[in-house]
Amino acid sequence: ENTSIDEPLKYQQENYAKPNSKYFGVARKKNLIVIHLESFQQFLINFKVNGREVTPFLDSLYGDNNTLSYSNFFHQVGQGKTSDAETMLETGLFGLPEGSFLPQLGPSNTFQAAPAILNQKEGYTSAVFHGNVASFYSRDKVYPNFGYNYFLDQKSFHNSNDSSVGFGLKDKLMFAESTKYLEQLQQPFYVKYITLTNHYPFDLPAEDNDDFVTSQTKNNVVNNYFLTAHYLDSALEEFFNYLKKSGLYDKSMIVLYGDHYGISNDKNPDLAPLLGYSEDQWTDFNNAQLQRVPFMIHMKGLKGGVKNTYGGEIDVLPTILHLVGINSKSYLQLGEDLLSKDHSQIVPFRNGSFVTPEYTALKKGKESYDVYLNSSGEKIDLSENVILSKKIKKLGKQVDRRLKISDKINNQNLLRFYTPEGFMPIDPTDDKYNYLNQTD
Ligand code: GP9
Ligand code: MN
Repeated sequence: ENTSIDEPLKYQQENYAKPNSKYFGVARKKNLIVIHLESFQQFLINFKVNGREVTPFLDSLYGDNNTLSYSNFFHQVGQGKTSDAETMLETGLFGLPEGSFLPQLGPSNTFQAAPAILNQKEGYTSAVFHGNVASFYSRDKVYPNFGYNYFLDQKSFHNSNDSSVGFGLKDKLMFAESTKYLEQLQQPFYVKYITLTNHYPFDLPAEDNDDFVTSQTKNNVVNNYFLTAHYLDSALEEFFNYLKKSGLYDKSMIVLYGDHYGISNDKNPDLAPLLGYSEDQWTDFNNAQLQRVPFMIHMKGLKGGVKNTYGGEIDVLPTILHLVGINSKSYLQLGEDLLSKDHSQIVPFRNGSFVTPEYTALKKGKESYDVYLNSSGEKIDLSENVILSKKIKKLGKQVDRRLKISDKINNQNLLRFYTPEGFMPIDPTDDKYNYLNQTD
């Protein structure tokens, strides 16, 4: 036995956020449909360009009675982007400070990941749908370690001259053709759709635009972003219509999240005028606020509404597990159920910066931060505020510790020394994880 697992385990026990009894198990045995909204930022929600909503369908879900909608939910990825967003959702641990988790550590590490937990505790069958080739980010080697039963990648769909754009199959085609697989999956199922069309540089073929007239900023990446986001929104609406028509809607909980920004910080000044700022007013504080991404949980009968709780991608797995009635207590996950009364609202960014409901602290060096007041965006002179300065340092230490523990677990592959009670380690060499044979 390796004793270096002791500190992470102790940390997990100290920081465990117990389920909220109002929500625990409300989605028991429901199908779980997770939709990864590529490059989708929160500011798009209820946002109009030329008087027209960019994402009318998502806007209709946001704030709906059957949707838990989060207004202060942040992405927490570094360079790993999609890879590391997936890592947080599936494993409850952070991605890497540099590089991408999936291709670097995913093929070799041991996990107690979402598909395996859901399968072993509640009998879920699992599948991923994605329009890119299976080898990208080494997903074909990582998903067996996560315990995924099926991976429907680009070659699982019909491909023609005009069916792909950018990295792969257009979202509408992926959703539409996925249904022939979905209908065969044993229920309850846990499926993840990784969308793709709303990806940099946001090229949308003219035939896929429904007359949406986009912005005319001098930056075409910004202008194009609204077009592909609008397309993604319409793809989601079509998919929801299918779910309703097929009856799956009534038996499912649908989780939607944005994986990371689409517009990078260097382009934000070009976006600024559309958000009501002048280009030269734009600050690092504003950049940090734009790292909000959507997080919505939709289910018929769910007690929904807009939640202002601060949180991030690391919190998704324990939140979902508790909704389907699985206690996250015995798993080494570093997030905290967003619905729990114990949820801490300190949101670490992957680079050690952090946001709280009151402050935004941007890391400048070891124990050094630029601190802004969220309510005004004003930068605070810490040399004149000893109490706040101490408080920020203390929170910063907590954030650093959490990230460090995650890195330690991942870099030293520590989960191979810890098997939670009742969990059966995954054997990725088992024939059932041989996806290449399944889908040809
Ligand atoms: C690739 C897709 C994009 O398959 O998931 O990844 P990203 O570039 O956003 O990390
Ligand atoms: Mn991505």
